[in-house]
Amino acid sequence: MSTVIRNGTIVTADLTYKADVLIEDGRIAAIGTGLVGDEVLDATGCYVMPGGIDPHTHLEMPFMGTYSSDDFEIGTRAALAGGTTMVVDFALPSPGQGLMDALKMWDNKSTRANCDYSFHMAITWWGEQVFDEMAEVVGRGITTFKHFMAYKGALMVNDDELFASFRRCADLGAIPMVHAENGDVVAELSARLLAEGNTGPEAHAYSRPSQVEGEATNRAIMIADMAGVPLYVVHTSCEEAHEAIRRARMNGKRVWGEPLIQHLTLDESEYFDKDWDHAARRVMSPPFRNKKHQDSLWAGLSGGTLSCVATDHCAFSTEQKRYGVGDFTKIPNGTGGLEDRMPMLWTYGVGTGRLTMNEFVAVTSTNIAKILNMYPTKGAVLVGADADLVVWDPEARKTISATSQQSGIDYNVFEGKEVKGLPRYTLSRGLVSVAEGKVCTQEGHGRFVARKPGEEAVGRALSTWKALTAPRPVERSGIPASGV
Ligand code: DUC
Ligand code: ZN
Ligand code: ZN
Ligand code: ZN
Repeated sequence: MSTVIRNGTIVTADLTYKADVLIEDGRIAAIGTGLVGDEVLDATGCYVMPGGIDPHTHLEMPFMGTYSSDDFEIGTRAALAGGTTMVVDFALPSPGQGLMDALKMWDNKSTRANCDYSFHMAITWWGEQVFDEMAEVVGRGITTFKHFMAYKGALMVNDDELFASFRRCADLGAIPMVHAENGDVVAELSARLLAEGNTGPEAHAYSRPSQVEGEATNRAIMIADMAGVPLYVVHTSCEEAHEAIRRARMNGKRVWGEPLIQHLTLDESEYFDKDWDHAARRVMSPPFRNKKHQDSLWAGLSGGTLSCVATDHCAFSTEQKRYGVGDFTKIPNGTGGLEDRMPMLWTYGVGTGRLTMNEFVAVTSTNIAKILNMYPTKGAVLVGADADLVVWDPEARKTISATSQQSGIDYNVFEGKEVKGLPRYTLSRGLVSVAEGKVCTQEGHGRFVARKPGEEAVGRALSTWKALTAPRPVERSGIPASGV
C-alpha cells in the first residue's frame, strides 16, 4: 500500500519547492512530479512539512503528589491533531529509584502511543548506582539526561552532583539538560511570601523571578564547560537566561535553548487580577513573563541563538490545581500545549512575519532531530526518511477551546485564541492519523526511537577542559541523504 501527497509545496528547514511525495512502508520513497500511489492525499494550497517534534513532554508523570493528567494515548493523539508526529518524554525516577527501574515504567506507559516517541532520563539523585546505570540507559538509546536545579527537597540536584553527572555525560557522549532555576532562592522566596500571607497563585510568579532562571542558566553553562559537555537548557523563558545562552554560543560553547510556546504567547498578566482557577491553571515553572522577555525569545528564534520550541506538556485538571488552595506551593506545576504548539507558533510567528516558514520547520522539527541525533530519519522530507509528515493548510482557521481539544483536562490555557494555519493531514510513519479535521489515530502505532551519541556530544569539549573527553567515532542515526 502506497500513498502519494499531491499538488503541495514542500517546506523544509532550508528549501521551499513544489513536488509530490510518495510514501511506501512508512517511509518517503520518492519526491518528484507525476508520482502515482494507491491512496492520494490532495495538498492543493498546502505546505508539506516534516511533522513537528516536541522535545519536552511529561505524560502521566507522578509529580507534586499527583499524576499529570494526559497519558501517552491522549498526549500523542493531541500531538497528531496539531501536526506533531513525535514526542520526547522524560523518564523520571523518584529519588532513590534506579534509572532502569524508572525506564521500565515509561516503557509500559508508552505502549499506547499513537506516534513515535523517545525519552530523556532525569537525574533526580546521585550515587554509584546512578553513575553505573547511566551507561545502560545510553545503551538503550537514551542519550540525554535532565537535571532539576529547582524543586528543592524533591527533585533538585546540587552543584557537586551536577558536575559529577555532567562529567559522566561527557564520558558517555550524552547531552545533559537542565531545568535552570535557583532552587535555594525559590524556596527562600516561597517561604517568605507564604509567611507574609501571600498564598494565591500570583505568588508563584513572585517566587520565581527571571533572575533565578538567569543565574541558574549561567551556572549550568559554566559547569558544563568545566565538564567538557554541551548543554541543552529546557524551557528558556526570559532575557537573562537567553543572554547567558547567547553569550555562551558567541564564545564557542555548544549550548541550546528551548523556549515554550506558552512563554512566547502568554504573559504574566494571566496571574494578576484573575480568578483563582484562571491563575492556578497557568501555574508552571518557570512562570509566564512580561513582553520584554517575550520579545527576547522571538528574537532568539529568528536570530538562531535559541534552537527549538517545545511545550513542557504537563497537564493538570482544575481539580488537581485546587490541591494548592491556601498554599500556592502545592499547586501542581504545569500546563498543556501539545495540540496547540504548531498552530500557535505558525499564527504568532509565521503569520506576523517574526519567523519564516523555513525557520518554523527548523524550530519545531529539524533542529530538534539534529540535536537529538535522529536526523534525517526524523525531521526531514527526504527519500528514505520516516514519513512523519504534516500537510499544512495555511488558510484553515479555528478558535482554540477546551470543548474541542484532545487533551483530557477541563480547560485550555490558549482558550479563545484564533489560529490560522492547521494540519489538513498528519501522517505518522505513513499512517494517516488526522484527515480534514478528523482524528483517526491508531493506539499503539507509535514506536520507541532509540538514539545514539551524536557528533555534538562526542569529543566536542567546550572552551576550556578539552582534555576531559577524548574524541571517538560517531554513529549517525540515519539514512544517507539522497535526492537533495
Ligand atoms: N515545570 C512545570 O511547570 N511542570 C513540570 C515540570 C517543570 O519543570
Ligand atoms: Zn522543568
Ligand atoms: Zn478566567
Ligand atoms: Zn518539563
